[in-house]
Amino acid sequence: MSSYQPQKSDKFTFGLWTVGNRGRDPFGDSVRDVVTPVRIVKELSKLGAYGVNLHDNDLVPIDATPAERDAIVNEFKRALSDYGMTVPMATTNLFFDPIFKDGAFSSNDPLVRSYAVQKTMRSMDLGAELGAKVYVFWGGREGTEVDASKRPMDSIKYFRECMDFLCEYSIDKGYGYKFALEPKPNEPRSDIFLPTVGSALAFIATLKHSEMCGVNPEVAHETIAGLNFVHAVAQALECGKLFHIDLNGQKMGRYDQDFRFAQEDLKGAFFLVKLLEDAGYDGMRHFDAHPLRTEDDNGVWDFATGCMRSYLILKEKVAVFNADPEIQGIINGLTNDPNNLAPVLTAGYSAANLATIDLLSFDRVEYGKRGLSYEKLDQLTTEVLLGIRG
Ligand code: GLT
Ligand code: MN
Ligand code: MN
Repeated sequence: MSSYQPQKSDKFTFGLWTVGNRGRDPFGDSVRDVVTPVRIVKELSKLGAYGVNLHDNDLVPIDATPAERDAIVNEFKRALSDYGMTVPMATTNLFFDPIFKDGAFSSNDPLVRSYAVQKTMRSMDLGAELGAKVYVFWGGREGTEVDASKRPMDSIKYFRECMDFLCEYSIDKGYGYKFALEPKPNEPRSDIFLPTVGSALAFIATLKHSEMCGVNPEVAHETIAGLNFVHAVAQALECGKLFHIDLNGQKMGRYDQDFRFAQEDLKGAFFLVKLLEDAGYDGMRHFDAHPLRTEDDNGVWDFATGCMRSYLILKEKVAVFNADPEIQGIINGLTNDPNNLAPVLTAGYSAANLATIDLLSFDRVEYGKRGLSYEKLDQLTTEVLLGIRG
């Protein structure tokens, strides 16, 4: 049995805003002191994380002078190098300042949209300086409470114009960014544009530089929408668009809880780790979650440790599942193909394949009576997770 000690090769990352979260919520004030970015780098490095991600203003205050900005960034860079940490992803805070109260890229106001693009360019400069290769776009304020306020087709067009502009900026500067759009159905807006992974993928296909744009799905966000997160991630992977991922825990039908990874829905977390590992996903395993408001500073690092340990334990369970002869026997039986029909469907339409499908004949009623053993399969999965198999 492994010690579940995270290694750099596990590529575990945390946002500065995650372990740095002070526990403020709409009903109560902060419960923890500020944890400085430099201390976050140091503590996460000790725990075995690979890197940290940031919004521009997690590091540099929005009104910092250029000299203040440079001093902060230089100190942070020193910490990264002292503790062997990286910044694989960067993003822009386009939601906190009142200027963005009615949206950033989708705002009705061209001045607000232009400022959002300018702020993003400065933040892309910062990310590039720190070595980031993935740039995330979470449009938290891109939406409505009052549908009379926006023509939604125009809002989407405005969003596209900004994305196209920023793609060109990245290309122009030679930053080599991959852009990852992060969907969310609601919160903080009543309704957010591009609410799900599916809508983000459809939007990406309409961008001028769609090849450099993909998604950053978050467990909590698809779960809030009542969707199957594993299926959403699978669709993104299958079309080569999983550029980043936000791992956390969430109960369905609640506010955005951003719980520790695997705190809720252990089976869902297991199939997510299985999907990523089996598919050979080589991107970051980013935890976008918050320590509970009940925690003091020790609890913050318990939280970070827990996210990584749960991932590694589930990864071990995936190996058990994949090596279990009874489980694999059931799964392999599901794709039995004595008539060799799968290659026909894969090869597609031709005269010969048309004839094969046209002439297909079998006892449909009898075949429809077969049991699929899913009761047993799911119980065996549960037993793997409960630790009594393998
Ligand atoms: C914010 C949000 C997250 C996004 C972050 C990136 S910030 O905390 O809740 O889901 O990933 O902007
Ligand atoms: Mn997120
Ligand atoms: Mn969230």
